[in-house]
Amino acid sequence: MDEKVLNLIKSEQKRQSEGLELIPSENYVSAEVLEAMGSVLTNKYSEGYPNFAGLDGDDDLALLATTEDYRYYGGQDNTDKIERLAIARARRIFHADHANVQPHSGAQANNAVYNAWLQPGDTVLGMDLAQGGHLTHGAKVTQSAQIYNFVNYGTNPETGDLDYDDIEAKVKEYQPKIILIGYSAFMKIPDFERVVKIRDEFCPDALLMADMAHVAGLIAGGVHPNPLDFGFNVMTTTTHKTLRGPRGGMILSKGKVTNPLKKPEHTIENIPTLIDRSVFPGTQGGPLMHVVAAKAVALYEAEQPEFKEYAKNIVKNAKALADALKERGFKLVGDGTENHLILVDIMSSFGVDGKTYERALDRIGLTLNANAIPNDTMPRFTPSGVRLGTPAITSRGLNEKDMVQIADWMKQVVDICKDKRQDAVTDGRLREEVRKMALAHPLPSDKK
Ligand code: DSN
Repeated sequence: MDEKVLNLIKSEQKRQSEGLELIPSENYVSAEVLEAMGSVLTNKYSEGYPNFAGLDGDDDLALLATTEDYRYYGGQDNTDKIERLAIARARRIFHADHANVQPHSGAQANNAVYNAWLQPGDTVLGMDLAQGGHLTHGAKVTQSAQIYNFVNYGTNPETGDLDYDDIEAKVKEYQPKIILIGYSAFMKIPDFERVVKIRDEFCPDALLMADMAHVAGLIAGGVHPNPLDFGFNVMTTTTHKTLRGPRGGMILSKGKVTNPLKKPEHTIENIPTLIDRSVFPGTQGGPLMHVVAAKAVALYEAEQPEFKEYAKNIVKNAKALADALKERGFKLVGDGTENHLILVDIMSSFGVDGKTYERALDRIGLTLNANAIPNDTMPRFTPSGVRLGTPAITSRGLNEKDMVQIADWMKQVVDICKDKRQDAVTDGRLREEVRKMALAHPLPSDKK
């Protein structure tokens, strides 16, 4: 037995139980999701796609019906059914014609869409990383930025919203092959309808892609609009953020689904099959079937009525936390939140940089992350902001009253940092108070 790793896993379990997770892209999965991930499915290779013969009940996949076998290995009786369940549930939840549940991550999902639709040198219009976008939306250090030509839009400094005029101007000027709406540090609800109009009017051949990794669970829970309902062609997501599944990615799309062994014509209508071919064999090998199974379980959970309540509570808690922070002098980018995420300009609020504050909060068991704010002038590793959110603490059952308590602890810690008495943060009192609240709300996977 490898005691070293096992002890570290136990220690991580203790850290998670005794602290409160405020990183907006993290969550706590159920015991059932965890069980699927730690199952014997990890032993199985399933390169290719399931055949869709003999559909019944849950997997109503008439669109995909075929008896052809697309797997490259034998022994797929169970894996085929598992993947079909995941696909059926994802299609239903996100109103998609097709779902590819094999991407290993959100970055893999995005790269697979680029590879499906673009030629090297083609232009993509995406949100600037420095304004709240994601690395895979064109940051120079990524492989996709070496292959494709990314042009970025930003946010409106007054409202914190997407700068739709900038988007329109750049669509006209650059005629991108993909218009991408997506982000990892953004607290507003995008105007999908407006983006569709911009595409239709000025660049009708562009593929409309939404990277909804952060808010997929809010979409599933009915508290955030779904870009696919407005005319977007493709939506990518991770499965572990608000959606509360295993770490992984997924691609939802609208269009015609055909045999992935035959290359279809390069049209927007054929994007589902172009994506299937791009995920495998285009950019990945064997899917992680234990993770696909855990995705299926998480999607089952997302279809239960309790998940709607959960999604509603994420947003309610985020608003309560944002209000309580504002009352205590914290300046928030966008002056609040419409989703699960809050971006605090901690430097202009209290003269403390994001990294110092992140480390100080770690000491009392509150975990969040230092993050650049739009137009940040501070160095990348000590930015002006911190990013936090409520998906994980809502999974533990915390409510609006608890948000006020968290804001209170955050204010006490920033006061200590402001006075340059960082060491005082180790004073056990605050750590004990956080631990007490955390232990009163066990991890969902410990509740069985
Ligand atoms: N790393 C994720 C986040 O924290 O938002 C994005 O991929």
